Amino acid sequence: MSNAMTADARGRHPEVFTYPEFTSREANHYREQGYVHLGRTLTAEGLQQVRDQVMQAWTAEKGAFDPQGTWLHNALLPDIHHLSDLVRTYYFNGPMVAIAEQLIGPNIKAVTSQLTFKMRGNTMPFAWHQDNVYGELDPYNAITCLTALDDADVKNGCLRLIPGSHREGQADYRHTEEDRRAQRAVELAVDDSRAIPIPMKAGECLIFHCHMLHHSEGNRAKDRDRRLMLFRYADADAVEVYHDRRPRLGRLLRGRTLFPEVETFEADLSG
Ligand SMILES: O=C(O)CCC(=O)C(=O)O
Repeated sequence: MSNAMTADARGRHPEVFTYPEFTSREANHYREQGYVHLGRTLTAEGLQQVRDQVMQAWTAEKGAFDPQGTWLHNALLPDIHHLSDLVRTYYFNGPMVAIAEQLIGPNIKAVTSQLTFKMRGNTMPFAWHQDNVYGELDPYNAITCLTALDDADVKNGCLRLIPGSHREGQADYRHTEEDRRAQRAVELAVDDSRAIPIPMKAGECLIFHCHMLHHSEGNRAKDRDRRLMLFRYADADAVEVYHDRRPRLGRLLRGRTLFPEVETFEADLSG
């Protein structure tokens, strides 16, 4: 799985990706509400290929769902772009990169890729959190992009979020180095009555701000999986506040960076 895909003259891959409009209407919604449901970003063919490739990786790593397994074992597989060439192209060169430029600025790096799965039988919820509490990045304008690989609704544990909560800023919560090492889940106390579910169709993408309060319930649909793929994009000079403000390593996708270690990070990976 190492071949780079060939792009068309506009640098696009229309056979596998769909390029949603992102106008001032969507940008304003993002600014006010902290999220935008982009609609479809994978074609039917793209969705099929992504599912096939990530399931090979997931099954090789995790095997079948294990009710005795830890939350981490059952839910997360990091760096999925190392394990699938199509995911790598989607992450480095897919439709969300131009949107990241609009929302963040001209200098962009790709800072996280992971699968976040709740297979049928996995009734463990994800607690309320902000993605910037797990790993505080400065500047505070990183975005998360969730691509649904299954139809997701309330029954199988779709995302729930609090519109506008990104305007409340970084949550006052200490996720210590030890918590990080032990990979403990962040659990923020929030007013759940302000939350709304965000149902998604497979192949659609949702973008939200790094301060968006969000969580999801367990998968209570006995016959359906709820598979998501998560990417984060940040300013190319974003630093890890919790790590002596060292630069977050991530592949430089657009523009330039002050940090040589970012300039070279994953530069040899085709995408
Ligand atoms: O998979 C989910 O339901 C939640 C994922 C999530 O919130 C995250 O990984 O930040």
